[in-house]
Amino acid sequence: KNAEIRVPAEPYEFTFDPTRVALLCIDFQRDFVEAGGFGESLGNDVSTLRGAIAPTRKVLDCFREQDWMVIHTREGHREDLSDLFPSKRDRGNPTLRIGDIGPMGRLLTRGSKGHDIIPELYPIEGEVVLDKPGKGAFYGTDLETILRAGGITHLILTGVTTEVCVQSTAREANDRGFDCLILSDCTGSYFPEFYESALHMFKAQGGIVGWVGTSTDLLTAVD
Ligand code: C5J
Repeated sequence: KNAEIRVPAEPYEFTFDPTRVALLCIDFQRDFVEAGGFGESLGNDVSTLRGAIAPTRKVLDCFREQDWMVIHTREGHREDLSDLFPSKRDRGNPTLRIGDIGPMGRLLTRGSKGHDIIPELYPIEGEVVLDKPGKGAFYGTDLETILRAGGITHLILTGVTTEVCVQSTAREANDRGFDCLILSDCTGSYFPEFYESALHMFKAQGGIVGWVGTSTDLLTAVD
C-alpha cells in the first residue's frame, strides 16, 4: 500500500509516497463560487469557477477512501476585522467591502454563510479546516506546522482562483521544500487567460514552481 505512486504530469512524472501526501482544497467558499458573494461583488462571473467542483469531489473522495490527509482552506477575516489590513479592505474602492453585509451575510467574514465551504466539497470529521487572512495559505497560519507534524512532503493542489490563492499557496509551498502537483481541471479562474498563464508558469523551466496534471491521471495512478 505504501508503494510510490507515479502520476503522469508536466513537465515530467510526479511521484509521491502515499504516507507523505496531502490534498489542499483552496478556498472553495460560497464567496468565490456562488452568486451574491465576494467574487461577484468584485464584478466577476462566478460560473467560470464551477467546472472545478465535480473533479475535485472525485479527488476528495479518493483521499477519503485512502485515509490521506485533507486540508481545506478558507480566505476570510475575524468578525471584528482586526486582522484585515486597510490596504486589502480598500483596494479597488469596491461598493461592498470585506465585512459588509451581502446576500450571503458579511463578505469574507468568518461565521457568515458566504465565507463557508460549498456543500459539494464540505469538510468531514478529521479533515483540517484552515482559516487564512491572506491569499497564500502559509501566511499567518499554522499550515507549515501541520504539514511537517504529519510528515507531509508532497501536496496536491485544487481550488480557486488559479492565479490568486492557488498560485500564492503553490509558491509559498515550493519555497518551503514541498513538491506540488496542481490539478488543472480542479482549479479555476474568473479569467481564462490568467488560468492558462498561471498553469504554464508553474510548470515552465523544468517545473520551477511545480507540476501540472489532471484528476483523471491522478485517480488512475492511485487505483
Ligand atoms: C481571491 C482567492 N481571488 N481565493 N481569492 O481573491 O483566490
